[in-house]
Amino acid sequence: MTEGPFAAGLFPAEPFRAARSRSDVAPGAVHVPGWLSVERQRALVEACRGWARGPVPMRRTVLPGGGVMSVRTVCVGWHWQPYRYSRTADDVNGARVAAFPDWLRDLGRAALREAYEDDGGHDVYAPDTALVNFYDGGARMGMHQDKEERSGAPVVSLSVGDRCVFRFGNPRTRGRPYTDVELASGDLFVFGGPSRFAYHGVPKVYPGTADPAVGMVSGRLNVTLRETGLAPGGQREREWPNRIR
Ligand code: MD3
Ligand code: FE
Repeated sequence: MTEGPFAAGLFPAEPFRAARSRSDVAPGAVHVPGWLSVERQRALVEACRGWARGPVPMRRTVLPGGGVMSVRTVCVGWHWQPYRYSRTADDVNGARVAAFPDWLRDLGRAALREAYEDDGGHDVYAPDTALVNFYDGGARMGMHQDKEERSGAPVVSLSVGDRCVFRFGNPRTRGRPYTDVELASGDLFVFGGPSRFAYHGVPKVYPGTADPAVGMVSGRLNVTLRETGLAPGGQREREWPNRIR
């Protein structure tokens, strides 16, 4: 029988982890822990499994210098390769990438409403590409900026599976100052306004920390939604309205 100060409910199961609540990490950068329900996480994992099979299989991106990323990636809507977007995956198998589904755009709009506590004005958000990254226990992502998009619209990031350390830096240099944030399964992170072009990376993943209920055997999935700013034919499409972050 558990009694005294250790009675069930008086203390969280992991007493040394600070309570995870919504935080503004920097102007325009909002972390919303546990935003996705377990059911939605499972559905996202299933969708990612489908995209990972094809038409363009999930693979490790090869960098121009010959290096290979440790993260495995598959793209939806537009294909990203260093350092441009195209409709076909010319560095993989030449196939056209999977279409960007309406439900994913709606999820991105709901994410902006949540993060920016908005009344619906963010329904102009029109993400047209998703990058799906899979991290096994040894995968990392070095500090980088995402600059291929010709739109200042926010990036929406959804995490499922193992926890990780996400390093959020500044728009000027790869190094300090930066803030380390733990991202866990179901977390939402939105990067808009002055945070959109900040350096960021994933220096560590903690293997075996996922809730088995989300349907992943191991590892971490991250899905980012973006506006490329490219029209269907590849021309610049439109500016992100300045009134919105
Ligand atoms: C801040 N992915 O795909 S998500 C990436 O966890 C990428 O897989 C990481 O960096 C991951 O490019 C980090 C958070 C994230 C994604 C895109 C951003 C933060 C961002 C773009 C601009 C600013
Ligand atoms: Fe990035």
